[in-house]
Amino acid sequence: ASATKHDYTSVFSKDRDAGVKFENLPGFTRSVVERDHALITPESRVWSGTPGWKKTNTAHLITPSFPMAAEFTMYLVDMQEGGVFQSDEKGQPHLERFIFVVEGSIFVKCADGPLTLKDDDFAFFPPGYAHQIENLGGAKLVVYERQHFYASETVPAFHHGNTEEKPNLVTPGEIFKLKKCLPEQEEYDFNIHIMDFEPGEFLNVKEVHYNQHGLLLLEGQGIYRLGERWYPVQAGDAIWMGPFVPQWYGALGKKRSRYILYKDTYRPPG
Ligand code: UGY
Ligand code: MN
Repeated sequence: ASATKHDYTSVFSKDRDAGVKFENLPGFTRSVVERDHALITPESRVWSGTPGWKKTNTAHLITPSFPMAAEFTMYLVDMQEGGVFQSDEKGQPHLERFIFVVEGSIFVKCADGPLTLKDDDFAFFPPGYAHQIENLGGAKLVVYERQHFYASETVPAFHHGNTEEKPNLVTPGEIFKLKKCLPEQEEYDFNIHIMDFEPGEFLNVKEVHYNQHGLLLLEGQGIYRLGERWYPVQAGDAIWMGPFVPQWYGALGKKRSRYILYKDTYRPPG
């Protein structure tokens, strides 16, 4: 079967017709913040600036200041004309960063570069690794950051790639398609999954696990179960899942569901 060309245009769309329009109701939002999970929907995004990002609007959707301290940060980046980012290895020597291009393109300067990244491309910058990102035009990104856990003596290496180039992995008992963006090696203390569900497909395991998740729905719609609550979700919605929150997804609608998902790995679960 040939791969379906991705369509991420709903994620940053300002077109209210792109999805269900309840967000036009005064005072209404589908966003919910609970002790062990959160749903952050596009109508409640608040854009501001972030140190290091020039001529760039950012919207932090998940941060360690969450009720049950998330161990990572997930934010959206909307680069303006002339937008540029400069990493700060001295100020944040243990910070590791993963970027995924949703729309537009960027120019990355680093020891393994330079590189041009466009929609569906991603890059991982290990702790202490200098990098600069320039907007080449309409760059819209999702960014994950965390303090590296140093589970092994080896420091993870710079890594980059494209979703379409990553193979679908075997997922025993499951129907969804799974790609992992980062190498499955001990020094990488988190991974970023790309998960695809055709309408009607769902998670078989009603998962409960210690790992945390930061999810951005890139395409499609469905029902996300988090704890005792069942949320209708659509492209552009973001979810934080804390440790041990029961989680389940059922894809509905007419189009494929695709989400990008942070998951911590290779660490003692205690
Ligand atoms: O790998 C995972 O934990 C993933 N299947 N979880 C999820 O999609 N909520
Ligand atoms: Mn999970």
